[in-house]
Amino acid sequence: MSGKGAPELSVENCEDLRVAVIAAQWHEKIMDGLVDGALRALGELGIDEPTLLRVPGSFELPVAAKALAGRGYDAVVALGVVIRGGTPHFDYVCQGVTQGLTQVSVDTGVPVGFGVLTCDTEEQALDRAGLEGSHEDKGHEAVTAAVATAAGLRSLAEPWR
Ligand code: DLZ
Repeated sequence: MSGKGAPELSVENCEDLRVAVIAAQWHEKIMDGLVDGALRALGELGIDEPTLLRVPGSFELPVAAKALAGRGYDAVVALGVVIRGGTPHFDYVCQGVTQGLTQVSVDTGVPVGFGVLTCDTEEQALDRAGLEGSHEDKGHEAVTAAVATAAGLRSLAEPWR
């Protein structure tokens, strides 16, 4: 999937939103880039005290997302890196995490930002991790998307003017 065509999102009045970031721990350097990008995005949006929860691997992201979505967070952001190996394990983990996070989001009504890199090679993941020399910053993008969605949903609840 190409990163071309991504929107420039402008998000306003979101400083009071409660946001939780969940981060897997496989592929440490790439994860560091994703987490840094996510926390930087939250700082830029004026969301100063996000919750950061670490889980072992990407497969554990959905259960953690469900727990946080049930605890009053307005948005949850899931970060992980899955890199293809020589067995079908990659497909099972990617499918589990993607379907699991989608289900959590739809079932709870809490936006879940999808910051999970599913790449064929480590180089592809490094290029998307928001590190020096990376072309994309998927941790930052996932936060912006989740907060923009949460702010948009909240605006629906306000009286029509
Ligand atoms: C087992 C496994 C493998 C092979 N690869 C990755 C990976 O590239 N990225 C990742 O986040 N997690 C990986 N895991 C771990 C699983 O996500 C999970 O933590 C374990 O299967 C234990 O449930």
